Amino acid sequence: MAFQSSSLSLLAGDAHRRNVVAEALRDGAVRTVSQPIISLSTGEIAGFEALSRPQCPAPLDAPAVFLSVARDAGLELHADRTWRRLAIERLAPQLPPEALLFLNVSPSSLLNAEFRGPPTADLVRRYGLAPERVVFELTEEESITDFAAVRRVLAGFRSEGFGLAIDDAGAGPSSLQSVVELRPNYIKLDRWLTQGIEGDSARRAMVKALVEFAHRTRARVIAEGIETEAELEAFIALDVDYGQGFLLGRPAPGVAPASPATTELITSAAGRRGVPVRARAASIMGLTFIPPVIPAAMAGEEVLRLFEEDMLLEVVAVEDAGEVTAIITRERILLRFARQYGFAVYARKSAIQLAQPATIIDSHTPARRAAELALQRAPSARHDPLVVIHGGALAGCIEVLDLMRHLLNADPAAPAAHAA
Ligand SMILES: [Ca+2]
Repeated sequence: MAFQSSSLSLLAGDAHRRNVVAEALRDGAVRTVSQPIISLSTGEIAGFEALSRPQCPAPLDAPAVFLSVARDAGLELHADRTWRRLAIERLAPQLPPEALLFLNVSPSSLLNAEFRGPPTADLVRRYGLAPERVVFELTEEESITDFAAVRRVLAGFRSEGFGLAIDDAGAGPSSLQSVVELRPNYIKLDRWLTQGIEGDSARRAMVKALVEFAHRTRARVIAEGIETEAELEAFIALDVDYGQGFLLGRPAPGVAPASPATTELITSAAGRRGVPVRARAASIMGLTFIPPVIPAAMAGEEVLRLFEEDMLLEVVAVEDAGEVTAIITRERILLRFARQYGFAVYARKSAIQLAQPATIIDSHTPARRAAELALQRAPSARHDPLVVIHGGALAGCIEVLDLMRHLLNADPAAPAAHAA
C-alpha cells in the first residue's frame, strides 16, 4: 500500500512538474545569461556562450532537470527553440562588433524541420547579426546515430555562414566521432579534461592530440571550465586557442565588457610559460583575414569565375595535399587571362599551375619581422599577401599594406622582437 501511494504521489508530482515547465515556456520565464570565451593569445573576448536559467522553483531551476522534464512532456524541442530565440533577442543587440554568439543546439533540434532553413538566418539578421557571427554548439545529451543526416542539415547552415562547435568533446560516447565526421570550426573540450590538467600527463596528452587534430583541420579549440591559474597556464602551454570558465568570466546577465584583469591574467600566465608576451600582445593575428581556400586541381576557368563573381576578392589560397602552399591574386590572374589567347592557354590549367608560391609565416612572428620578409621578396611579389600559419594550420592572410600601417601606428620605442 505504501508503495502504491508513494508512486501515486510521484505521478502527481510528475504531472505538476510538467505543468510548471509548460507554463514557464509559455511565459518565457527564463533568464538569459552569457559567459565570455577569451582568446588565450591576446586576452581579448572572442565571443559569448548564451546560457539559459529557468525561473522556476527548485529543482526545475536547474537547466538539466528542466530539460529532462520537458523531454518527458514532449516539450524538449519547444524549450530548445524558445531559449535560443530569447537568447538571440536579448543578447544580439548588446554584442560587441567583433564578438561571436555561441548558441547551444541539440542534435534532435537540429534535425527538426522547423529549425532548418532561412528562419534562423532571418531571426539573427533581424537582430543585427550576420550568420557568420553565430556559432551553433552541438550538445550531446543524446548520441548522434545518423551522421549523414546531421551533415546534410549542417551543410545548409554552413552555406548561410553559421559556424559549428562540438560541445563537451571527449565526454559523450559519440563526441569524438562528431569531431571527425562533422569537421567543426570549434572544438569545446569537456570540463573533465580541465580539472587538474596541470598535474595529469594523460589529460595533457589527450588535449595535445585534439589541438593537433583541430589545427590540421582548420578548427579552433576552446577549453571549458577553467577555474585556476594553473589550468590556464597548462592550456596556454598546449596552444589551446580559447578559454572559458569562472577564472576568465562568470556567466552574467547580458553581455559583460572585457575585463582588464582577465587580459592581465593571460598575459602573466603566458609570461610564466616563457611565451613572448610582447610578441603576443602585438600579435599579427589581428591583421589576418581568411581567404577562400581552393583545391590545387581547380580549373583555371573556375578560379577566374571566383574573381569575376566577387569584385572584392583579392586573393585565394591554394591547398595542395592538405596544406596551403600557394596563392592566386586578382591582379595576376586577370593579367594572365587578359593576354592574347590567355583564355585558351589558362582556362584548362589547374589552380596550382596558375598560382605563385606563398610567403608563409608563423602566427607568432613579430610584425616587424613579417614586414622584413615581405620586402625581401622580388619587386613583382612584394605586394603579395603573406600567409599566416597557426599550429600547422592556415590562420589567414595579411595584406602588406595593413602590416605597414600597423607598424607605423605601433610604439616606435617598443623592442622589435623577442623571438623570430
Ligand atoms: Ca555549451
